[in-house]
Amino acid sequence: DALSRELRRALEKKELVAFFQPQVSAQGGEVTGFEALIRWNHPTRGLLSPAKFLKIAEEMGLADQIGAHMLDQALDAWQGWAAAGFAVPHVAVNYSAAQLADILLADRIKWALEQRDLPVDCLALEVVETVAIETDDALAVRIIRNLAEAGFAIELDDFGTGHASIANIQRLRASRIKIDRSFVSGIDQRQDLSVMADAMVRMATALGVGTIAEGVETAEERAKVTALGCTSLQGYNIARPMAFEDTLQWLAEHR
Ligand code: G
Ligand code: G
Ligand code: NA
Ligand code: MN
Repeated sequence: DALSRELRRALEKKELVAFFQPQVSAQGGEVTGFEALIRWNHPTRGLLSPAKFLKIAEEMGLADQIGAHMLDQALDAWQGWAAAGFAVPHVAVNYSAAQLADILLADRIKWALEQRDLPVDCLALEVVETVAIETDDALAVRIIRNLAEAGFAIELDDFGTGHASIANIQRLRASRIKIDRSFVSGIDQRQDLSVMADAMVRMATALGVGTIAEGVETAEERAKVTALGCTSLQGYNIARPMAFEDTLQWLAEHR
């Protein structure tokens, strides 16, 4: 269809841009990182979310190209923050199952950092907890382990929507889990959600794995996930995903 015809051109024209959403520590509120989220700045349709085009792009075989482009923009941003005097611990980039089929992925990411003379800990990689189940793929697991061995922090995204298992945390060498938004939305009102989130936080904490609560929208939700012991928070209550230029303003106000 029309979108797929336009996608290749969109990549060349740099219409695929990264937005950035901050994560803050639950205790002190200081910035712990930013997640890079892709958007298509379409000339006539406006800002398109990944749900509208990412699957099509991957079916067209563009997963690796888009991934490299997002990594570039994420590293540009991290360097931009540093240059502006903001010590942002890391920027997180999402990797889908399609991207986790590239056996050279760990090397490519290492080269990208080496070319810029950046430390490995400025980058975190988000993979969905279900990636290894979904694809039933020993290769994806091997690639994630390569990445962890190279020193990159692995974050398990949408945690709790799969098996929420200790096995996945260990098998995928996770440094952090991201408790899915579906457990956070309304957590201050619903005992079932808080019981499940509590179990996830306890499990992760006992393993020395960090916990990021996703989709924190209200002050009440924020208070609840903080009381449960989540280490970091992400969501509209902190800030919406924004263009790089706006992150500088946000960081200045947040200091
Ligand atoms: O930003 P938004 O909520 O619309 O993101 C929707 C989904 O798209 C999320 O699950 C997110 O992980 C995924 N996503 C966003 N940016 C990227 C990206 O650059 N690469 C990949 N593979 N997935 C992304
Ligand atoms: O799967 P992943 O966690 O990467 O998805 C992130 C998506 O969630 C992004 O599309 C982002 O725009 C969206 N998002 C971020 N914070 C919130 C929030 O507080 N509420 C809702 N509804 N969506 C959010
Ligand atoms: Na994500
Ligand atoms: Mn998620």
